[in-house]
Amino acid sequence: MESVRTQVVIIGAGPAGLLLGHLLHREGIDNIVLERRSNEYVLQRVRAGVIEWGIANFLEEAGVGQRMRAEGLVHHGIEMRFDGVSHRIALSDLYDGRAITVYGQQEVVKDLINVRRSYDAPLHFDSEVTGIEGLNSAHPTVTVTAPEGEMTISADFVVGCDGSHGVSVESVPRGYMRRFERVYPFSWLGILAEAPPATEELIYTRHSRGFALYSMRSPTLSRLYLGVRPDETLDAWPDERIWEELTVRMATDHTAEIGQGPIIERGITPMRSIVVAPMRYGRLLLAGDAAHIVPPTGAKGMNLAVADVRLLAPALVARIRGGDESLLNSYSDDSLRRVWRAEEFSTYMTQMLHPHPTDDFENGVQMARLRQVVESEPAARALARNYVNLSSV
Ligand code: FAS
Ligand code: PHB
Repeated sequence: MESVRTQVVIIGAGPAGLLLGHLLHREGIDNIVLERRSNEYVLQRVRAGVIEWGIANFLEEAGVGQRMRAEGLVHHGIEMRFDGVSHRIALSDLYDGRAITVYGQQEVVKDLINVRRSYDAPLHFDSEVTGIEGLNSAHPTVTVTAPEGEMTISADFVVGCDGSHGVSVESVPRGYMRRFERVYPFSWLGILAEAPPATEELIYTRHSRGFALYSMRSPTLSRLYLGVRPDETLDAWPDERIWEELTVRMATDHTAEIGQGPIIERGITPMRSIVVAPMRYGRLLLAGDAAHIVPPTGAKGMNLAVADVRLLAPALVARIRGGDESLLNSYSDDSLRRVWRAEEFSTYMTQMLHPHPTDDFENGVQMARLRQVVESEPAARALARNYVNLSSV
């Protein structure tokens, strides 16, 4: 078995792992990124779409935002649609001119992979971490099953950027980390279609038949979602049914028809909230979905992952380069304050926009919240600040 030594081992080549690897490399900290999936799989995985104002600025400062600035769609508002009427939330007017950028997560991942390739730092695909030992020692080790065989890597620190249910959390003694979870009574059926979006801005819809979201990736690519029952499967949703349901739920008295076209990607994602605390055990740190999951209604998942890494990278540099552990010691508490804020906002958006299947009192309360957002400027301003920049305040 091959043995390798580095300063930081990063498990997972999603936005968190790849960005952390890049930030550490820029500071001269040796690191290895390990990804169990193939390069092709990681690049085609369609997920998040909205980048917050502060996060977009950070990606640009980190030197990985050029294509995002060139190709990303800058949006100054979103629409909230219910009772057949559309209400625009003028995000930028409500929040000092700040805007969101619509740019697919797989494009962010592509930019991060390309920059890592440009300086030839270690990035191993098809390489699954199967074990982590010695997290309370000075040099923990990870065991990797890679195409070239088994490998052990010894490091100063291990960072779990391995998403939910990853090996990193499983390596911590049972009972040390708490897992807070909420499961919502619906899932999202998401499609990517080769169809020009029939809207300039995102449309969030609450309809008696369920939730719908109209998003996009480019002037020719639409990204659309339907709230469905949690036990739904894709084979119950042929293309015709998807388009018909989207049309019904998005309809207003003057709606432009939904732009239809070939569906090139589809999937069903469960709606849940998870927080794992603390986000550290000895020489193991957690970042991104490994530590928290939010329902995507608030468009916070990827933004939170980047915000964790923005805090973790300088903490690791200070500790490895100068022995200063203070930032590492405060990393979990500082991150969890932001994570719980994102959980609150994502839950607020999810409950407000998804009719509850059985609880009509809950539905009455949620409709009142929705009407308040479109009738009260302070309520709209609060939503704008959380939607546009929660992860950076
Ligand atoms: P990721 O899950 O992106 O990356 C973790 C990586 O670790 C994966 O590539 C995995 O293969 C790898 N890994 C796991 N175990 C490993 C092991 N043992 N060894 C090596 N590698 C390992 N967010 C939104 O804002 N909007 C959305 O619409 C949205 N849709 C989503 C749909 C789905 C199906 C999922 C799962 C998430 C979605 N999210 C969405 C959230 C998503 O964008 C995450 O927040 C984001 O991917 C977080 O990035 P990472 O923390 O890097 O985790
Ligand atoms: C997306 O474009 O994929 C998207 C946008 C907003 C959300 C979730 C997903 O809240």
